[in-house]
Amino acid sequence: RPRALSGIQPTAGSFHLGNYLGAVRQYVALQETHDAFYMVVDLHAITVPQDPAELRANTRLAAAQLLAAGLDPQRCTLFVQSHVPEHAQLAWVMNCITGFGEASRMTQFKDKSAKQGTDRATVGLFTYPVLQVADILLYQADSVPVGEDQRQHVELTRDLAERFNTRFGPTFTVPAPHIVKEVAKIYDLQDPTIKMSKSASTPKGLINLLDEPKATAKKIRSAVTDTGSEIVFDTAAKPGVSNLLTVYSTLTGATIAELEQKYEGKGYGALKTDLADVVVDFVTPFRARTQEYLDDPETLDSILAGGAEKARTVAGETLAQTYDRVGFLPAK
Ligand code: AQP
Repeated sequence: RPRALSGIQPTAGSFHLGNYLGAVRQYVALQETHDAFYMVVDLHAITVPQDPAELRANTRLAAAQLLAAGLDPQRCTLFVQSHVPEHAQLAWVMNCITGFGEASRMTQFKDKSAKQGTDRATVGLFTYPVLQVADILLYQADSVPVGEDQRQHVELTRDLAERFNTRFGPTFTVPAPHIVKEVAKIYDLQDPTIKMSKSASTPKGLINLLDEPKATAKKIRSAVTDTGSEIVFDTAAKPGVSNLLTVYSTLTGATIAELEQKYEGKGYGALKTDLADVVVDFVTPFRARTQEYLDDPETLDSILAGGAEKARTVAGETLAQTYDRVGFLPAK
């Protein structure tokens, strides 16, 4: 079986609809076809300041949401990044073959550091794409399910894997991004020209899966739509309506063409009212399942412990081989 690897940050508490449709849904699908490794990336989370108690709680919360979304510990390996020390260890080696200019070109760093101010942005934030490279290469992943915003980091991973393999001999699988075009970028409900994001969205534009369903329904019903009244998928002329159709189609399985037909001659209001119901029907059981996992922290922790053990076996082997290739003297 080919390998898949991905990670999600435990920073915001609730996952948002963009995280779910762009990434987590693909995690669930790939566990059927791949030897899949998924992790809660707490090492990435501390690239910006975190409250320690909140980080710990949010790490469990992220794992509970991944399980609630459909990850099955019998069919994939689910773990917490900091439980596998090889991530930080391989990241150091990768840092040492990454150009400073190359790292400086990462657009996520440029955006995030611009927002924080260069003095406040950390070196950790700067090298976080390289940690991500290590995350992927440790598992010899073939496929990396992510949203569009992560494409550049997977490209960096490919470049560094090839560079290392050329310099030291074949060591790493060169991975490919697994980006599902239709849902690669879910947009803010109030500003459909920017991606839905925990840091950039306005509260009204962001659908958090764990929010009160009534509040969520209200946000959908007050989503910004476009001029005119026709319900057609046209991302250039009608970005708001197109975003709603994408969400609707993905959550129900109806095709965009079917939805266009269903809403022919009806107004935006009808579409939004129905979509609000669709989203509520999705988040209601999702919230309940998440809560069930949270109510049983022993089971949750033992799933994560089992995952870390499996992950360490694979990661340890890759790290040992990498250290050998680089020329580190083995410890006796
Ligand atoms: N709007 C989105 N559409 C599609 N996919 C998205 N992802 C995030 N936003 C969208 C994908 O979700 C996965 C997990 O992302 P993360 O843990 O790195 O979270 P993030 O990127 O920090 O989420 P945000 O909300 O985008 O955070 P900020 O605002 O801090 O940048 C990834 O695969 C990501 O592509």
